[in-house]
Amino acid sequence: MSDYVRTEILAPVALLTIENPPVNLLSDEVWEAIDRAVAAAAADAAVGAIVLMGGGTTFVAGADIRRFARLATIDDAMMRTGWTHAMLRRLEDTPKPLVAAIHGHALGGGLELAMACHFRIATLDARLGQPEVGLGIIPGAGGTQRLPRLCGPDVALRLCTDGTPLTAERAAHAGLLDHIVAGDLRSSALGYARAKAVQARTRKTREVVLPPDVIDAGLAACAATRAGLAATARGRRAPLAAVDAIEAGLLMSFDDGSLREREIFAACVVAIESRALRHLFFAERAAARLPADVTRVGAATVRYAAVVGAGTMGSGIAMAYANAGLPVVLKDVDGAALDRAMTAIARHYESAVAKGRLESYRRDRALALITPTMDFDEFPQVDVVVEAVFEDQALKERAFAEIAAVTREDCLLASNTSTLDIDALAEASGRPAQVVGHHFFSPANVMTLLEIVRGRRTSAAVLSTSLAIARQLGKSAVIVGNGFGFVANRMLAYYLREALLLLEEGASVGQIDGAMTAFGMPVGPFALQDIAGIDVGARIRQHLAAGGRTWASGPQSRLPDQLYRMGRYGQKTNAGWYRYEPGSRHPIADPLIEQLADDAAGARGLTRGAVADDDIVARLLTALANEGARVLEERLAQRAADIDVAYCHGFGFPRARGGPMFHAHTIGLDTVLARVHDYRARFGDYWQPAPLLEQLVRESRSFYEGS
Ligand code: 3H9
Repeated sequence: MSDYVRTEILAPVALLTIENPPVNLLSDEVWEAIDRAVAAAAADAAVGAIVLMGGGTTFVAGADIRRFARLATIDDAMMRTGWTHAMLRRLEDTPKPLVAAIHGHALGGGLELAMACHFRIATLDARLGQPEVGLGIIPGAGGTQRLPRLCGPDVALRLCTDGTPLTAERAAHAGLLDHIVAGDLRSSALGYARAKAVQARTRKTREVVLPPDVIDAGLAACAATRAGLAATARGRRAPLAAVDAIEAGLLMSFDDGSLREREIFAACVVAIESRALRHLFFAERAAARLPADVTRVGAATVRYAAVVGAGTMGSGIAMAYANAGLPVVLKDVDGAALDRAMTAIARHYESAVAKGRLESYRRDRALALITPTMDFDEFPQVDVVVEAVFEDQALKERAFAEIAAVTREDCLLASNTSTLDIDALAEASGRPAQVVGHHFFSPANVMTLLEIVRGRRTSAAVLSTSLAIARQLGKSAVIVGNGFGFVANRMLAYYLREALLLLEEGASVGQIDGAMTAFGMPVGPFALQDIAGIDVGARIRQHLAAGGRTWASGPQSRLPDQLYRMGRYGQKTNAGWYRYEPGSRHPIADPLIEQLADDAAGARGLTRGAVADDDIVARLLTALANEGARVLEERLAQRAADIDVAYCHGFGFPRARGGPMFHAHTIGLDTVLARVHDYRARFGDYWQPAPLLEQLVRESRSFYEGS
């Protein structure tokens, strides 16, 4: 008996239960406890077989990645994995049959532990996988060596490079499981182990010898996977590292392959990619919790939703609800707009089915869940309303008053506004405690960020329910303050300002976009505007100008408004910063833009010249980090990590770089500050260091202390 493993002798079976709630992570202490408990059971004359299972809701979710912060050097990581490999070898050498009985999850080190056991059984709802790639590492406890031996190189490659776990059925089919349990796992495992005790036969995965033809096919699969990843990895190293380790296992003995796995794991775990992805793992979970100053209160159950406004955003939000299996009414005053929305929604699902991304039954189910309507008849029944009408304060205030009049007192009233004042909408509803911002990102059914805008009077229950809705919809939630542009768009404005100024200084639209996609962004700043709509930005600027304000401080390029006046709205008009052939989204460089940029530069007294790609990336990222620091000062974001989550999920900032604030942290805040000073000297006083950035550098502190 130890703190982490509970032993029950139910002769002839020893039942060992791992107890490290909530997900039975493998810290050093837990590995050691398993090692000791198995050895003790093996030495017990009354025991003929041993069962290893997880206590609570899961088998083992993997290594405790908090501990990876201690692996500062490659040597540390080599030592650590050497210890784990030796321990798993000891388990595998146990002279009595050792059965892993799996329910919930067997992930990462959890699956590696199970593969070192002699037999594996699982409940039907169990999930088995090697998700390490999502943390920037490869399996480091023999996974890349034992998996191919158990289920062949193809499945091993898929599990280790993609990270998505297998269902129990698929795992059994792949050879990873020996048996699927229909009823109670504990009693089934005891029965299974009793039979194994009678047979007294063990089986070591590491001794499986793959036939030469399987090895040859495996090597070809490694090459093919590598080629495929070249197009999709977006600069991430871990998926390719996993291929290297599996390939080594096919070419070498188990021991040599294992050593290679450890070397590759060690190189990955100390690299920025893994630090960044581990940072996001915890950042996403922290962002999804209620703020410290909010009373803990349970979330209301949301079963039925309504969306008001059937434009692009409204339709996308309705799809997000339907995709999560929730019925939703889509309301608009304009019947033709509703028809157009439903046609576009149907076309979207149709194309997903045609591309093999969606099963047709899911399309049918989603479509059946969206009900178009021009009246409020269903509104007394709904639990949440998301208002997505045209971005106009007076119109939205009227909508809120109307919605409040036809919904239940406890109905959550959300606005999808991206720029307007949530508090004003809250007052207009007459039920301010029920009002909150649910700022989706376009396309709302695809982008995984939900900014939850906390108004002055938003209740704790509404925030709690909003977080639950985000979970239901599969979105990453970030609670933000009610300031113009909230967090993600506020920072985007500064990023776009610099992109426009770089264009006027001499970089081309294609060069700027290319530099940012090479950095890892899914699209560059100009392609992004063409997708979002140049008209959208122009209308926001008009609205701000009416109040004597600008979106981002500093020089304002005249170019976007010029394009707007020319009717070049982006992809929707086949022309924006790029040209598009009708029906195509492929951007084509347009010489007209260069001409306009020359004229704009001339008007500002600039001569356009060459700009280096590195300077483009540094300028745009410095703008983001500096503005991010202001967002923190103004408490629009609670933590720097929330900004990282918002940017990765809202604009596809490369996860392997951890988000704009984490990136600034990794290159050094002193470097970022020095850049701001340099830009100020070169480009003008509009470059002002955020006071928080100056303070942190002065005090040698980081964005992440105390978060
Ligand atoms: C690995 O195994 C490497 C090996 O090859 C060995 C090399 C030597 N570490 O997600 P939840 C925390 S790498 C640290 O909310 P759910 C989590 O932060 C690992 N902490 O629950 C949360 O804490 P808090 C490979 C972890 O039910 C609490 O546990 N494994 C870890 O929604 C509950 O988690 C993975 O990548 C961790 N590994 O989902 C699996 N995992 O309450 C990662 C969880 O303070 N984990 N925590 O916020 C998961 O995917 C989900 O946690 C799981 C449960 C699906 C299991």
